Amino acid sequence: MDKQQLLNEYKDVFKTNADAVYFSPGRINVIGEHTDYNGGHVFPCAISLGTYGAYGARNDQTVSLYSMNMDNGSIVSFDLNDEDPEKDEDKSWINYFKGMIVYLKELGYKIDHGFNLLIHGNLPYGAGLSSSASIELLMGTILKDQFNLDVGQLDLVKLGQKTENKYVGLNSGIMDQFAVGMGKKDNAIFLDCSTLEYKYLPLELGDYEIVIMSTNKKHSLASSKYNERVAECEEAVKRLNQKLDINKLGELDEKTFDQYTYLINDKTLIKRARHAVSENQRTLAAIDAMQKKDLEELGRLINASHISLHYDYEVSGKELDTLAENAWRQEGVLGARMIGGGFAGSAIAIVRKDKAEELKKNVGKIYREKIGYDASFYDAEIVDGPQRI
Ligand code: GAF
Repeated sequence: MDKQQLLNEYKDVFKTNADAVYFSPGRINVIGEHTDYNGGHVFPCAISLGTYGAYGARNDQTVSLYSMNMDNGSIVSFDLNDEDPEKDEDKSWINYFKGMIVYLKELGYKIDHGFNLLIHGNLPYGAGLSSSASIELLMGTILKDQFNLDVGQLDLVKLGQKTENKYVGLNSGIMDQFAVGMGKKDNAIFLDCSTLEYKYLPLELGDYEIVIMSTNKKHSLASSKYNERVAECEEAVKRLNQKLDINKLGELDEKTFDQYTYLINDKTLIKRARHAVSENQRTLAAIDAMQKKDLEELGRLINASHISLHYDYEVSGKELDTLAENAWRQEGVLGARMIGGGFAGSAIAIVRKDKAEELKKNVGKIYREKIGYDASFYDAEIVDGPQRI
């Protein structure tokens, strides 16, 4: 969908002209899964699949949203001064927008009139490519630009996470909002989630490219299971605190963890904590491998990440496993793994460019046979963060 089509759609829906059009990316994560809320490291990047928004000011106090992605699309409106989250399940998608408005206003930023917003995502909702952070940062960017708010980019990132945690109820870390909000073309972001220190590293894969493999399965249970994992890691830290003075599992190396595992004294909690610790170490090793241009090693670490997410963290599933495990068997594939929260969503594969089409064909065929419907494949293009287009 190009800018003109969005402007036309806006006019059709709102019967007036839009003032501006914006784009906010989604994200993939090379490695470092479920490490962000554990105070570890991540290595994500913003991608060209994301969310478009056509904006028009109103001279009243109404905010009207229209999503082209919702079936039976209709305008959903609320009062600019209404601070309560939408409870109706069918309309709950508006909370990502509403939360950003509420929290910016709470900080004293002046948003003094309503607006219309038409949204179109070419990022499948619930695809594990962070459609929610894409939307939060889209809203933040539009409000900052249209209302001349003197708010920093990192503050918008943090408000996105706050919206997710407090307004929507997912106790997520900061990776998704950071990857989207701070995205830089052709670069991945090496982020320490405990200090928020970060470094852009060009994602130079030479003859290889990243293919996104989407399960097309919606993850309905994902948020409750996600919050369960967060709580399990917190409990593991509490038990380790009997002897170790740590706040988060990301502070531990594997050797120290092995020495004190006995304190956790619960099979499931040990597995959860072991993933958080080992994945953080794998992420550090992956950065090292990238810097040495050792792509084979990067691939092995990516595969090990999937195994750990499957066995220790138990956030994979038959759809994600079918994609990753069959990608491993294809010629020219360095590594493959599920990304994001898990249970459904997407996986990535690093594949030799001249083998990418074969990978999509072969894995797509096996997936259809095994799962009963199609997976989708996308080539990942790494782009800048949200902006007016
Ligand atoms: C989801 C969350 F939103 C992120 O914060 C992160 O924890 C990720 O799952 C798992 O790495 O996308």
